[in-house]
Amino acid sequence: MENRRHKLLLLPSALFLSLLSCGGGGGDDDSSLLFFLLASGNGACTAEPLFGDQWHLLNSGQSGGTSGEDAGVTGAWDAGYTGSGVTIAIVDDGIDILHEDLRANINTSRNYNYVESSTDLAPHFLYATHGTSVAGVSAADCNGKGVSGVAPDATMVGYNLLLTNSDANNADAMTRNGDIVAVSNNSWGAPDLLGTLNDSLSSSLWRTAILDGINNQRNGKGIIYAWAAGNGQNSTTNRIDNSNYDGQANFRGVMAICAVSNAGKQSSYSERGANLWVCAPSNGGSLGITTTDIRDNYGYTTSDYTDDFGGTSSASPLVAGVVALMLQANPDLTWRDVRYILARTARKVDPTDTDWINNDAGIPVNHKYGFGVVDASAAVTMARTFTSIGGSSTLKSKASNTDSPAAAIPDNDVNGISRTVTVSSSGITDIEWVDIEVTFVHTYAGDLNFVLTSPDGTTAHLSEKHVCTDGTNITATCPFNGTWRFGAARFLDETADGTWTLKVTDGAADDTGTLNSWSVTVYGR
Ligand SMILES: [Ca+2]
Ligand SMILES: [Ca+2]
Ligand SMILES: [Ca+2]
Repeated sequence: MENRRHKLLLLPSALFLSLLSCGGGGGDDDSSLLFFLLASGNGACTAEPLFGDQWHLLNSGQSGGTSGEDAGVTGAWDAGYTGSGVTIAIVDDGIDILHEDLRANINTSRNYNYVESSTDLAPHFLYATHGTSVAGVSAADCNGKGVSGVAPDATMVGYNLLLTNSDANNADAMTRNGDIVAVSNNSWGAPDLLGTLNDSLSSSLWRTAILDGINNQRNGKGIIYAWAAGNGQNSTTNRIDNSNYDGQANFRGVMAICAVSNAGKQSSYSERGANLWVCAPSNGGSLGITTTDIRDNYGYTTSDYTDDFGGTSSASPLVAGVVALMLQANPDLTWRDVRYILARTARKVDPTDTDWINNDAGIPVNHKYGFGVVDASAAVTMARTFTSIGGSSTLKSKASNTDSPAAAIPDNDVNGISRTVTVSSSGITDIEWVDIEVTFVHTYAGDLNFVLTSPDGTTAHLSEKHVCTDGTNITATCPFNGTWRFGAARFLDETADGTWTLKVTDGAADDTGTLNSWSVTVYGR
């Protein structure tokens, strides 16, 4: 799954989410001048020269796609929302800040170059292959040239964090410019396609920074973090990764963003997960994503645009752009408000898929799609008149008792073991998130299925039997010995108090293990 991007950048590939494809040419010719429009926003952006290729913004069935399988962006533009006044941090490998379709939207005094400890990203533009395409999805300019971003009047700041990851830098990038940054896009994470529970990047420093971001930044209303869910599912039938095996994508302060194709189906690489929030259109069908590329011969193409960007790396900045539209519509929204609105306005994609359920609060949810595909038009409509559910200061949380069975998990046995814990006197009638901490030992953790059932009877598949790999081949061992925190979004608006049940089964012979202890912590109002 590795591609040439990694070699070009001379980076540890482990720090990147793989894109399933890149390259391909976009149009960038002088004819774009004919379309130059002074107007910004509203319907004018549909006149951008390459808009017709941007099916993720408006899918009319281009190249065999399914009409309507888009993010509902033009409806939000028509209502007057283009991201004006909202700043998005593009936490990536940098941005080509002189690109014709990006430069007007970049606050150059607030960029950050982690290699040189400066605000100057320009000398490193040729390394910004990935970030330049990500930035264009969120907020390419509506200027009569090239493409449009979801939020063409938003402001961006770029950080080249991925050129020099460290725990300290990873944490710093989460709250940098916290006085102006409203939305933080993160199309990166732990390595894909290994099948292991991986918290190599979700250090306590990073988690503390995310909590600072939601609790204190943006004048206390909280930064909204969009996070790529991961590209490591492998295929819809032979799974490897699940988004819940990544300690960043499953953290309660971020929204894990999955990907759907232009046919309105799960992109085969897009990881499942009980932690998924919403999906957004990306590649995986008959078309990739058309966005900005580093100028000239640098980047994925020899032009200034690409028509073949993708992965959850592209889905996440699409949602970040939608959040910018929402915050223009209602700047008072807290981070909790934004998440809630996105969940409640998401579109039920692939509606005949058998994984869809209505949870006990009547909210549709799916392990492939979270709450569905982001719908910008519906989101800004709800945002405009939304009564806040509160920020961090009013978020309640309550932990269950800890159950410590120290019990062997029956090998290759569908019955496994079922255990319960109790949450009581939480005062939480509307769940917003659930953490599940499980302490266990196993010689091949890929054998295990963990299924959590809420007091209201909704199930969440936290871990699913799968193989582990060394990046190429299936490995003989896949040990785990410690505590893993899973996250679950699926219980949104259900009641916290009552009995929570964890069923643990081992689905393959020989390797064995022990469930030592577990508990849940519920967050909500
Ligand atoms: Ca443009
Ligand atoms: Ca190029
Ligand atoms: Ca086994």
